[in-house]
Amino acid sequence: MTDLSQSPAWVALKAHYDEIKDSHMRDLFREDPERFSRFSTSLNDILLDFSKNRITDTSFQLLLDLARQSDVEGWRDRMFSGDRVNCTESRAVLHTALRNRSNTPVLVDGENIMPKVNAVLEQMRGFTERVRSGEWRGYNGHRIQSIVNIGIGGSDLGPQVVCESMKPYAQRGLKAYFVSNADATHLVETLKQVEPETTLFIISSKSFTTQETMLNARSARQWFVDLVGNEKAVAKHFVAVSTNVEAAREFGIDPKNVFEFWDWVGGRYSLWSAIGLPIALYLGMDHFEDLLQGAHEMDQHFAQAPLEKNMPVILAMLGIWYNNFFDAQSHGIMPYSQYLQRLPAFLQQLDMESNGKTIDRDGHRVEYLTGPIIWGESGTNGQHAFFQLLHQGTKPVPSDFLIPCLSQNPLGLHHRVLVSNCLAQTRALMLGKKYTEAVEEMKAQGVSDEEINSVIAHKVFDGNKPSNTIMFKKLDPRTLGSILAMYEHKVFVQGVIWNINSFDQWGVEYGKVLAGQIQKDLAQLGQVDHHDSSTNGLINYRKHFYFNIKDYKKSD
Ligand code: G6Q
Repeated sequence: MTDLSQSPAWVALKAHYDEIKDSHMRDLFREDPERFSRFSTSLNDILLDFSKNRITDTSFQLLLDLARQSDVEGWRDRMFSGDRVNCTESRAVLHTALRNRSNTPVLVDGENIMPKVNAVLEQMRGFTERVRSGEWRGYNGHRIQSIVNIGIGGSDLGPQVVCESMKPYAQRGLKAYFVSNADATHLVETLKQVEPETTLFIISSKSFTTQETMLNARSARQWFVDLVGNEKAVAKHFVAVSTNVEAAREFGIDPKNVFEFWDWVGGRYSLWSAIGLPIALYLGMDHFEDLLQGAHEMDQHFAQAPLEKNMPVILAMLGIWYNNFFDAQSHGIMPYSQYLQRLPAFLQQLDMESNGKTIDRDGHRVEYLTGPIIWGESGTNGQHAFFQLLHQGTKPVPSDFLIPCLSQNPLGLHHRVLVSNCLAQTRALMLGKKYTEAVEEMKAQGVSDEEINSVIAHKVFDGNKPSNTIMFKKLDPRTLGSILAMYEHKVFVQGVIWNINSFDQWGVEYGKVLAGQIQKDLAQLGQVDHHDSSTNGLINYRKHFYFNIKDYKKSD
């Protein structure tokens, strides 16, 4: 592929950027009363208002031209139909098949994979119904009351964000815990909250070799066996989810209780597979299928809606606009919903692991910025912390604000206050406050001219800060499924524009082997001197306390 930044659509966008970079959204709104209707789109009861962005009709059309130039539609169709779009691992990318509720055939190497997908869903239904009804009992006849998922990265964040977000749909008396960190504290503090006879551990690992997960799994197993004094009881309390069924079996999991998925499901795209087992246990299989349904509806929207109405495409192209033309380094995710508090962490992995790449599909170093830094926090908390920088800082942070119209907890005025804060923030970010407005406001408060003169510069807000608002009726499983799938496809579209492979993660794989040598060094008595001096010094400092070695700066 030729250099993206020299391509016709890019060059046209750059020229257009130079023309409109100084225009203010305040004026764009004033000049066009229809701006909201023109720059908003919806799917079911999810509304995307993207009118508070630094775009005109021309900007929008030029961004869509870029999407067409990059053949977003062709790549999308190739992904959906099972082509090996993950080129560095030579794999198909078919998380969409996991939620293909229409059950139309999806072929991988000529084989329709839908029967396999449906068989695992059936297995999950059977198992979760037995556990939730109390038919499945622990080794000494107690019902399962706690689920502990042991996994990390993609085998943790997806099920975690869904379980946290869907608490109102959880079965009473059933608790879900997630253990991921190699720091034993995570496991130990979790185990303090559960009893072995009422706990079901799910060992979730695509590879079943990830160090942290295997470490936590072995320690959890040891804790369990030590307390119940019976190895055989493990079968009633440990199940596994993996593509590596053999390794799970070797770990001692009953083969009947190993839930399979496949290499065409990426870790961070796997919550729709058997990796969703904690979700199905916690919420019930019907709710899990509602989640799949919502995601499937977004898949269909992505596949069929014209680009100018297509939510993932619009979000992606606006992201490109700010990332590559306004030099925005980061993108904020601000859910005005306590239930969505883990959404920023989930999207951080989805986006940064997928598009944190420097080499394009053809093996060349890119000459433009790729994936942004994703961060955020639930509102209104963020307002009392970092929003200051959004309003008056020097760095542009385009952000998504997500808010339900109806609360799961309609208590007094809470939700009205929440919604008004969300809308007030995006409005203030867009409008800003002019010098004259700030002066008027202070005068009305009886502030003296002298004082006004001394602080007025600090009371002015430039505004023109872009945001998207994603407003939906209520946070239910179907809506959540659609929202998560919307972001998956947004990330995919951006990867297509940047001509990178969004589905590998060599940096993560590198991290998995890096610690090996240092782990060996830490286990040996005596000082280490074969790394760089910083790494040697830090290893030796730890040894100073661990082995009581006196002078950690002196080599042996
Ligand atoms: C996700 C990444 C990564 C992965 C974890 C856990 O896309 O590949 O986050 O999910 O490293 O891997 P396992 O599931 O193989 O344990």
